[in-house]
Amino acid sequence: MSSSHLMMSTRKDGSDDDASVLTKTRAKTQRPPLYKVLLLNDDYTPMEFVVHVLERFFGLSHAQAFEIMLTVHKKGLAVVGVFSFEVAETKVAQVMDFARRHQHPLQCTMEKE
Ligand code: TYC
Repeated sequence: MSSSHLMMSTRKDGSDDDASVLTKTRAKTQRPPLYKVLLLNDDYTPMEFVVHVLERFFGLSHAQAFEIMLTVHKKGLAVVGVFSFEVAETKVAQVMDFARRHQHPLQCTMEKE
């Protein structure tokens, strides 16, 4: 048995003759996409109903809820929260169902951030 069989390298000092530059591959960390939940203004849904929706389904304080309701009323819409797809979808469905049951035309939608 001679030569380089069963040896890691072919030189006494441990080096070998591969002159290539090693390229490190590192997988980029994947973050799940986030979705904005938007509340839209209309002329008929009572302000207090919107405030209640924001407290009930988005865990906002009365003051925070009133502030966002006023932003929607004045600007036409506002982002009420940013969530994973599943959570955003659930919040939209809860708001739309609650508004429908109370016969208010309140609209809630989601869009990818
Ligand atoms: N514009 C409604 C009103 O004057 C109040 C309102 C606010 C409705 C926010 C919807 O998402 C809304 N009664």
